[in-house]
Amino acid sequence: MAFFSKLKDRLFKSSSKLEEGLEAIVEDGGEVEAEAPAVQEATPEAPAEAPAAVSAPTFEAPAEAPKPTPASSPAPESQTVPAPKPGLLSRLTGQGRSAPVVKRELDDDMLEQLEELLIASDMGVDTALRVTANIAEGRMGRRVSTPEIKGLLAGEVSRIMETVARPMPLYPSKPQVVLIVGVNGAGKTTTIGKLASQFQAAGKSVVIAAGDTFRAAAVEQLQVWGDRAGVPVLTAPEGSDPASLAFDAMTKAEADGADLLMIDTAGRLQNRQDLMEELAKIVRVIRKKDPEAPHNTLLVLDATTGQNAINQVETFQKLADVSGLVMTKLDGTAKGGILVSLADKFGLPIHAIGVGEQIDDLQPFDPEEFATALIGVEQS
Ligand SMILES: Nc1nc2c(ncn2[C@@H]2O[C@H](COP(=O)(O)OP(=O)(O)OP(=O)(O)O)[C@@H](O)[C@H]2O)c(=O)[nH]1
Ligand SMILES: [Mg+2]
Repeated sequence: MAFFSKLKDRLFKSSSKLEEGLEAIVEDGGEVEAEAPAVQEATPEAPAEAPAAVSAPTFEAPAEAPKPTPASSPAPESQTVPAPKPGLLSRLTGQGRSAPVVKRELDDDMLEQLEELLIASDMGVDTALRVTANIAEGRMGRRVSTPEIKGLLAGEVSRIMETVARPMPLYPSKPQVVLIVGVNGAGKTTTIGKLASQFQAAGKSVVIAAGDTFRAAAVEQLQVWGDRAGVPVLTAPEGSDPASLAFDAMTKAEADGADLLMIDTAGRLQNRQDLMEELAKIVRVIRKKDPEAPHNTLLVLDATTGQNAINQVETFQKLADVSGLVMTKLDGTAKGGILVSLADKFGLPIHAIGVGEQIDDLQPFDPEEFATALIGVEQS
């Protein structure tokens, strides 16, 4: 509800692009039909069911885990995403009276236009082809309206995303080591702050290691997040070895009996060899203390980078044993379709999505909610 509307409002750029494209496709070659009943189909098959509660934490928490704090902080200046246009949405979803409905026969031309639209929305060629093929199956020659197409599309997207929507698993290991990797500016440090706050709120004790020792500013930034979340941040002098910091942090986390140790890392991809060695060394060192560590290697991806996210996953899978994804900056991006492409291509779990810069702007990933927000299907 609150979370849903937040995601929907913030994903508006994607949904408006897809929505307008779908409307244009149906109108191109479509004809007005003066009947309404078929519009009832507007609501997508899967998303029509009541959406699951979306206020769960972004990790597989024990039952007593409280939710992340509700949105209490004032909207940051950066939230300049325009509000949705309810008029257009309700018109498209055929809410209300028996207004004339435009329908178009589902033929090869229409399918091709659909494919192009999905590719343009960053879904990737393979995924776009598969999705349109599924929509076409058994429906060729049928007359469809925009709301019907939107519903079918939302159903397909939701189905793809269901397989990857999984909260970050919590293990009994103490500390559970969570290594955070990703390119420069993807949102690693911010995500650590948000996660730490959620873990803390769930009664877990957390230690953060500021493994990006190359920039003093990076350490300070993490300290600010640590203060906000009420979590200790272990730092080392600028330029010192991140692996030895990770080792010290592991020692402290063990001594403190901490539940979780989150290790921030530098994101320079310019020199892949260095980064690979650095990550490998961090892993080697913490394994001296716990051969199972890191228990989670989270790759943080910036959703606004579009198709480049595919290369990032491929690269980081070679550098580290990536166990799950966090997608940041889904607020206000027109490239939300990239998640569908990633899910379809790699099948890596998506643990959480970032929808803003504030501490409570990290949500669990809900496939139906995402699909309806992406495509602009209105939910009642
Ligand atoms: N709008 C929005 N901004 C975000 C989100 N997550 C992170 N950011 C912003 O993205 C910028 C970079 O985030 P960082 O957390 O510093 O990224 P990083 O991966 O640690 O970057 P490096 O340390 O330089 O590698 C900051 O300005 C964050 O506020 C999000 O979900 N939405
Ligand atoms: Mg950082």
